[in-house]
Amino acid sequence: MSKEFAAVDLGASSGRVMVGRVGPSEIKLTEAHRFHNVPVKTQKTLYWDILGLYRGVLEGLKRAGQVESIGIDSWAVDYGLLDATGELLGNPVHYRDARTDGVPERLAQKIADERLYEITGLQKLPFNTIYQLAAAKDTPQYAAAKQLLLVPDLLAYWLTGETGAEYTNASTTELVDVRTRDWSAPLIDQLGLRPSLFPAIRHPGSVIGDFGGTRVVAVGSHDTASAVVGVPAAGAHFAYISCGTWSLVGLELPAPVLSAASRAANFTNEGGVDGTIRYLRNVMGLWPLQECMREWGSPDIVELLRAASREKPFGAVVDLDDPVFLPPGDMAGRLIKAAGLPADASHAVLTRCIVDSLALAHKRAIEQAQELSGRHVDAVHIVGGGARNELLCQLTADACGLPVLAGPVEATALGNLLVQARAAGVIEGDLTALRSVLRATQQIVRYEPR
Ligand code: LRH
Repeated sequence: MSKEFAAVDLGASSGRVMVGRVGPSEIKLTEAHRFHNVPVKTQKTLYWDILGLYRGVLEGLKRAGQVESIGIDSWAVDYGLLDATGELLGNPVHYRDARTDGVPERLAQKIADERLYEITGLQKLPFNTIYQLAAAKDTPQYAAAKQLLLVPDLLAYWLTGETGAEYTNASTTELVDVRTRDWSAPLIDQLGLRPSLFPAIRHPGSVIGDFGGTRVVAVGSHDTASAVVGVPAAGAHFAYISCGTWSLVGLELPAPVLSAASRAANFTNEGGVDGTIRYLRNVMGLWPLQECMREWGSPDIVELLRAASREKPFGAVVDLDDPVFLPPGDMAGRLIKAAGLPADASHAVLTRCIVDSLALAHKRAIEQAQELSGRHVDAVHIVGGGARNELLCQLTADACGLPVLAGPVEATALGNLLVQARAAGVIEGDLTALRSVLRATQQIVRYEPR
């Protein structure tokens, strides 16, 4: 028997509400609503338009019609603060905002990076919630805050009135203990944060509450956690690249890797669905290309990639791990400088430079992940929007010397839906069983390494 579920999936550039009819050997996905996610910059601060997003969610749920349940996922690390009456205190700040500039270095004086990694297993990214809170701690807003809710939990709160912290997303804050899977009291104490800010942890599959007679269910509310559920892998020996604005490149492991070498390589141990560990690195992903395209007046991506594929391979490459590429604005200029390209380098040359550099970064991360974990892989799955990028898929296969299996594009929404369908008793089993439904129903394109 199959049933319909709604997946709310918010990405850095757009949000969508997808309806999935899911059964033991069926998934039919339709898009109920898609809306832009456009951050807003004021004098000082880059914000998410959280009310605009919530409006999109409400409209999408209306268009979705009657469903069995609703699940919400979004990008990680960002949060809203509620006051004592449950009202939102100010707009959530975008993780690409400059407020955390210099904060990781300052905090390292107080708590050694080694200790942070030992407790949380998390890669050091300047925008991790821990650094955002360190930057926000002395503001009047923080002083008035009674509760911290990560973005999907905030939206779920507005739908249901219930608060909580979904585990996979909480694991990205750098405030959760990777072993106990709960907020780290010693860390929160050492940072001088109020423990009462952090709501109880809830796990994917649990019921959050009710929205107009429909259950809202916790899923892997970190989009990458849902995307990894949505990887159509058969065994355990696979690497995945969840490729969109970011490329999240890594492995699914039963236990964290907390070695000094792993910390030095900045690999993260994020919490996955069913107690798995998402052992991965953040690679800059398609963000530099998205930013260039914005500057270039949104040219046709298919044409652009076709032109790029005719450019000289590896004519110019940059280190996409360089934080210089993190903030928005003048991306082409930054690429030209880093690659030593002429100021009038064509769009095709710049696109080729990004795609070549990304394929190399994929290779480096996949090799390191295997070395550091001791887990060998024999295929690479690319899911998310990047799975449509034939040039990138082929170059990644070539660089890694491994077959690339591309698709599904909507892995995140699918992972979200599968967890809901299991919670509703429509399908059963572990992640391998959930993924077999994907293999039976989704189109996957294979690229052999050349
Ligand atoms: C991808 C993502 C990624 C995080 C970043 C903030 O959307 O969730 O996993 O590191 O956004």
